Amino acid sequence: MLLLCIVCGLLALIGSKPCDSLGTDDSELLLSLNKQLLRSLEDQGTSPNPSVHLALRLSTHHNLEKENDHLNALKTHLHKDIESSLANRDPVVGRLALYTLALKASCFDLHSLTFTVNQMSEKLLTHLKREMEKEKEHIVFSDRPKTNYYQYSLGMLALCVSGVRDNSHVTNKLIKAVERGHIKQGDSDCIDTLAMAGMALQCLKEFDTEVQDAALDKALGVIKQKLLDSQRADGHMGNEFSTGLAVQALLAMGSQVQMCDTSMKAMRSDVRKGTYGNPMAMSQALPALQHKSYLQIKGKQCRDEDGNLVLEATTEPVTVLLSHTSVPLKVEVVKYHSGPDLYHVDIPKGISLVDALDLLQKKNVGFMFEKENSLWGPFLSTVNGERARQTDRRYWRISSDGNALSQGIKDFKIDMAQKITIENTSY
Ligand code: B12
Repeated sequence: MLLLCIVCGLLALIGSKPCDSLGTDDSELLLSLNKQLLRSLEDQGTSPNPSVHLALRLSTHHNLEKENDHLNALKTHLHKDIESSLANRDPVVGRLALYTLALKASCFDLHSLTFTVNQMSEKLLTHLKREMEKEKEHIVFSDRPKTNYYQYSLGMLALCVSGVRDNSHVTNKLIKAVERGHIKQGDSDCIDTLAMAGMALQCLKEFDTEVQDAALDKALGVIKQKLLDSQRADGHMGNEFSTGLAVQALLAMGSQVQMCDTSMKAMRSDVRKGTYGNPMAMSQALPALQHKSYLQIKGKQCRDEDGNLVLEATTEPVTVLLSHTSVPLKVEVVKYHSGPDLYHVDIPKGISLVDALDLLQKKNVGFMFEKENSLWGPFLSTVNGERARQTDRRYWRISSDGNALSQGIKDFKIDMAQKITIENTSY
């Protein structure tokens, strides 16, 4: 009997292919995703992106020249951008945190960087710490941060991997939010945010191993369970775009890679299908696919890096031919205090929602919209003259035939007749 058990055990071990033993095809696939991410730096239309930088720096393969150029672009453009947000008192903690993580991932001396606001020069980490204090005060008075718990967690993570200890009140606010189930998007748990909170809290746990903190351990346990429970039958945790962060968090919390095997498979299939076309999506998935997490930035040495990531010369730019097939599209706008307005427009099959909205606007039928740039691309901010303001906790929620979109207006392509609803919603 014992022998039988041992044989069965061995067979099971051989049979269950651990996901860190990537086959050649998988390695090629990840290399192609890595190259796509590197190529996204060449897109002249976009600003330097700290999340992309982070993923490139965490990767196993590098193009040190391009990464260095990108670091310099971040230090000029993003730096100025954050400086003016600080001067205008705009919410900035998420971008400040991502910038810190990107610099740290390049082993840049964080103490040498300052922001000058109202003629006062202060170190980057001093600003980040102060912004976190302000966020914490906002939680005290309004029960939520000025930005959101995703950015709050990013801020905690950035300070932690930079070796700065948070004020314990800042940490406790996140622990309490997890405990009370406040990490939500609408009525459901927000997996992206839980994952980011998990990485931030795990970093703190490893900061001082002498100190035992039962509340911290409990919060980590809750997060881990929620991430595991969020797994769908197809392997994704949450949706396609939160799975990368969820896997990163589970790995950071010490889960064996095998535990994430089905999620890894789902993500590899997404890479094959081209789901991660947006550089932000690639940047959150690639570290997970390479079995890494943002926590690894902490110990990053930047020595002996493999610089074999070479981009092949590009062929002629692909000219996208517009389809002759036309698709009827209905667009419904639901403003804050008024009933729905319905519009109709015929569009070429396969164009993006933003291009479709542009066509509708040009028909001069009363539909108008404005967008704002973000790291994920254009964010729909104003429709028919009404602005859904994040300061009022409102946004234009977009759905197709009643189902919330999982992509933004630039990435969502329209292949068939449908009704797009754009509704001013609170969150
Ligand atoms: C919080 C959040 C929101 C909040 C942001 C406001 C706030 N202050 O909290 C609200 C509720 C408004 C929101 C809305 C939407 N979101 Co959202 N959001 C997030 C989340 C959890 C964190 C974003 C963040 O703070 N990043 C950190 C800062 C530093 O980066 P940032 O770029 O400066 O952040 C701003 C933008 O990202 C913008 N934003 C937020 N969501 C989206 C989505 C898109 C497509 C764009 C272009 C911009 C954008 O708001 C952020 C705060 O100002 C991410 C999760 C993730 N994995 O990134 C999802 C995420 C980015 N959102 C997503 C989606 C799909 C949407 C919606 C399209 C949902 C819908 N059906 O309407 C809408 C956007 C519609 C529009 N008007 O254009 C997806 C995007 C996936 C993709 N492939 O494009 C993500 C990845 C979640 C997911 N796993 O599905 N979101």
